[in-house]
Amino acid sequence: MKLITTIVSSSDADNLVNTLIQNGYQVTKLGSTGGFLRRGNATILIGVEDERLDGVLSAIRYTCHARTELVLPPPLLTPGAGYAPGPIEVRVGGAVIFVQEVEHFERT
Ligand code: 2BA
Repeated sequence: MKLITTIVSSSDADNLVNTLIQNGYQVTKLGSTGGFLRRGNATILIGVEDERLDGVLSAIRYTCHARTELVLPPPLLTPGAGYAPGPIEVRVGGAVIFVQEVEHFERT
């Protein structure tokens, strides 16, 4: 069994959850915040049997598309207090996906 943890933009999260549910997957959506941009995003947990992993990855790739956006750098990366050198281009949207082996699963 695998545990998939995926971090997606808030705007794609409901669409992804709906797609997964419609295809019979069990899903938990958590509200989260990106450490770099400090924007709200969503962390979605999906536990699946190994043979269904590819179906989940396909659904994530299909619903979450990356794009670039110009943003002001967060204060921590700005040289000098309060000084902003100007916007930088970052990847937003898309999905960051972690797949882990599940040692034990139990529903009591
Ligand atoms: P954030 O940390 O807010 O990062 C948002 C986007 O900003 C990142 O997109 C990346 O394109 C850019 N970025 C992040 N750190 C940067 C830096 N030091 N310099 C320049 N650009 C930077 P993604 O890579 O797609 O990540 C989207 C969100 O996924 C992240 O939001 C974070 O919440 C999570 N994430 C990404 N990698 C992670 C990891 N290794 N562990 C835990 N969470 C991760």
